[in-house]
Amino acid sequence: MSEAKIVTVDTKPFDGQKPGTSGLRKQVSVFQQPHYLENFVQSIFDALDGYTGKTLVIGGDGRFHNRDAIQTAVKMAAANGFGKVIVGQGGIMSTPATSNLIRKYKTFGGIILSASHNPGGPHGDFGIKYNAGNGGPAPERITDAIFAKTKTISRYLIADAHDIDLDRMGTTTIGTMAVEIIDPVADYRALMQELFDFHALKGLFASGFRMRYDAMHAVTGPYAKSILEGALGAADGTVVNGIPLPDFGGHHPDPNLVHAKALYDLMMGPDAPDFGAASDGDGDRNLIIGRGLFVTPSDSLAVLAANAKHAPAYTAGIAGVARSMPTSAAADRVAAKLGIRHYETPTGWKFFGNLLDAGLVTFCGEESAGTGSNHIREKDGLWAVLLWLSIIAGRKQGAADIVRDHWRTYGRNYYTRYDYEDVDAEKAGGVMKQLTARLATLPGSSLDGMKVTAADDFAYDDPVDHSRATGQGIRVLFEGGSRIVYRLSGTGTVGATIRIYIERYEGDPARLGLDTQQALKPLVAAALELGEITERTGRSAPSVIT
Ligand code: VG1
Ligand code: CO
Repeated sequence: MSEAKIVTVDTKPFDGQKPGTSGLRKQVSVFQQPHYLENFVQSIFDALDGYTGKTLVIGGDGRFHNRDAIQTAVKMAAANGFGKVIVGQGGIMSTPATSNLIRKYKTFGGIILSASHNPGGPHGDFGIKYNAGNGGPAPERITDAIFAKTKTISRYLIADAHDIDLDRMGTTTIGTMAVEIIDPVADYRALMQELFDFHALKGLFASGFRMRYDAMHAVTGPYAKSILEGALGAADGTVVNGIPLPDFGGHHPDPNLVHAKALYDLMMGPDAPDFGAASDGDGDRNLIIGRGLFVTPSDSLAVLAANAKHAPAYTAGIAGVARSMPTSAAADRVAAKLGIRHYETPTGWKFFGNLLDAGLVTFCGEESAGTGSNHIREKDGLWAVLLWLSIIAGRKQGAADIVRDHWRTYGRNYYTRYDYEDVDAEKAGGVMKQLTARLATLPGSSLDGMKVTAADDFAYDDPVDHSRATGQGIRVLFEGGSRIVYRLSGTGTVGATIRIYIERYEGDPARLGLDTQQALKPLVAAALELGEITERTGRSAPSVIT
């Protein structure tokens, strides 16, 4: 057993350690300040109770600063009395794999070191969040308690020990705490094998089905290679950018049409394989592109819910579907037809946890490329890909045809999101304030000939623990199911990001194949005008359209 003296280090609070949509995210340089990470880790522990002698999983997406941060977290866990930590080899563990480990080994909880879809590298972002014993992101009750601790912290505890060798599998110790370095992929692959019919999926690839999976030099490379090219027999080279790199190869690991443009171009071109997919920095998001057709995440959730029976785990049916408020209502239509429950929650996976734990829903999804099920308590990029493949194999139809069939059955929710990044925080706040002030007068009025039926600042009452979350985004609802939503991002690290979500329902079978931006043009114009976006931000165009 290695000796380890416990050191108590005096410290002072840092401003602004408030967890956002998914943990604390800041630029790497902020996290590199002495005591910054330590203060937050200690505040997590100080906000929790009863972990002495228990196990903690520590996951990381491999980005710059990951290894240093893991060493710190491990030594602090030892000093604070944990009995054991489980860490992925090389400090790598995807967010869904971390959630699985917490559940599978019934650990006390886990710490995830990731800024997820945010850019990485020395000039990029870093992040940290706490997941509870159900495997899910800490609910607001806990994140509020952590934040409160960050404001009064005066000391942290850390073991004075040598760095652990993150690359060598096996168990070592720091003082009385065991440190187990494990293969980050094995347990996750076993879980996928339980949920899906690997034999059928192998058959799909054996029949000549071709796919491209862009791991974006982020965490899912080893997972996708092991499962797709290994277990399922997809051709070598199916997984591209498969080696996790601290700077993601200089790219931005956000699987959308801007940052996964190479994949998009391939899928729209003449040599497109049958199916294209990508995932983000920490492996919880997914991008799905059929041959010649991008599948919006909102549509993807609806298609997966409608076709769940094609995977063994869901043959008995699904209990319900939950979607974040800005996500399109396409999934609601499926739920209505299946006669199952559907819920609308605030943005962020933490709000799905109670619904999943209570068995009220089986599938959850967000418009931001997140989909998942009750198999874990995080969204899961590769899971979504494997479910899509199961449906493709089961229906013997390509992704694009499956989606078009879906529209013919349910109608189409045209959907787009405009992001204005790095806006001056005061100006962004001004946009929201101005909208809030007009809420009462909007219902009954007309915008570009469209009648507003309701407008509010979204609040959510959790049906399980009866907690209430307020200020979750401005909704403007129109006759016929069209909708504009405005909210400020809770994951950005520079200035403020305004997100505008625009949706229009189309039931006319002759109008299902329009170009999205064309179909939404009047609504987009109304959204920009109502939000006074150009006047208030000085921006003539959004930074990203998805
Ligand atoms: C964004 C998305 C949200 C998602 C969150 C974390 O949050 O909109 O749907 O849950 O990122 O995703 P925001 O507050 O910036 O809109 V991940 O993959 O970065 O953990
Ligand atoms: Co992510």
